[in-house]
Amino acid sequence: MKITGVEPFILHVPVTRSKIEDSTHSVTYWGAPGVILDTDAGIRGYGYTGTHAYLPLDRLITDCISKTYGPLLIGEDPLEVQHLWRKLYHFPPAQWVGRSGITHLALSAVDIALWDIKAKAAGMPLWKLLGGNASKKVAAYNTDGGWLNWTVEQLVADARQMVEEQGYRGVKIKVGSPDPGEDLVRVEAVRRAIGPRPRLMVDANGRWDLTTAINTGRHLRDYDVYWLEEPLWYDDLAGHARLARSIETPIALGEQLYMRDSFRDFIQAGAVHFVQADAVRLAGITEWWQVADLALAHHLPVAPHIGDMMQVHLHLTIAHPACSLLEYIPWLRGCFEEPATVEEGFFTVPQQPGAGTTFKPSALEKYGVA
Ligand code: 0YR
Ligand code: MG
Repeated sequence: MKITGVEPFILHVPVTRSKIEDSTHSVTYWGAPGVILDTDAGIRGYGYTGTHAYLPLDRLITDCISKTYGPLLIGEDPLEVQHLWRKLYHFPPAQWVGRSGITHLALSAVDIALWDIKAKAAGMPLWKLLGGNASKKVAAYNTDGGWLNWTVEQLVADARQMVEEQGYRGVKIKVGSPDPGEDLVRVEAVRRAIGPRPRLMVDANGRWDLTTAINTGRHLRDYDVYWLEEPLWYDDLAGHARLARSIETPIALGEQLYMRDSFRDFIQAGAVHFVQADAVRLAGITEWWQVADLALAHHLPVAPHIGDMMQVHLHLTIAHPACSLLEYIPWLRGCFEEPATVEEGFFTVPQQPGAGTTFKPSALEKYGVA
């Protein structure tokens, strides 16, 4: 098989309820810059990454895909994914300007499109190509009701509905308000609303300094918080290691880490308990799998962050032995031929061949901005 075409696209899709905020980001559209790879076999591979839909930067990602990686891909056999990943990852001019950042997000989209082709060529969903089994139960926790711009009343109503009516196995709420005392009021209100059983996670999106994280984090055990996510600046390895030794609540992080090297360092330092590798920030499925194996070797659970809005990570979670729990945010639900779906708190198992990334033509039409 040969790659015959490299066609970039950019989608901007509105988030569920007009605007969401965490301590650091304010988001009205989710961005999906990506690529369609055409082949001489007639198979089309779809891959994309996740952004905050800022067009000038999305354009840099798709430029990198088409102008830098495109010429390296045309004529190659898309089934040789590991070989092509190495070729692109180590392309010296790209390595020189960006071993993380834009070049990395671009490579993630390409790598995912390649795996999509490989699974389609094999006639299997990706989870099966990767060796998974359909009986694996993937529990879903919902993040789309925990935003920092929700009032306590909204927060409580959403959490209750998700757990009691929709059956989610947990909810995640944002912290990192200007007043940490307010954060604890919100955590307490949600725990009281959902009862002792469902998981409750909190996410500071990198906002706190070490002192705030220790002082506020100490109280989280009173509400049986399952994990504290991104308490400190993303790259502050020493800070996270100290925090992990100072509080009882486990630390989750990884959505902002671009490289397997960073995961190795955080894991070695004992600075992370839940490894939140994201295949659309790492260089695709290929590097994600390397990180998941690394976590497995350290007996740490992998709970992927879902910059892809679950489509790819559902396959990876079914297939990889370090995974059992997956985040749910429905922003791209309307875009795919086979959208990731939760029933009674567990994800249903995708059946279509591929990586779950095939967009409906109507979605490409409606949300395309490039
Ligand atoms: C805004 N999930 C996250 C929002 C999310 C962000 O980027 O999507 O809160 O990426 O932290 O765990
Ligand atoms: Mg997060």
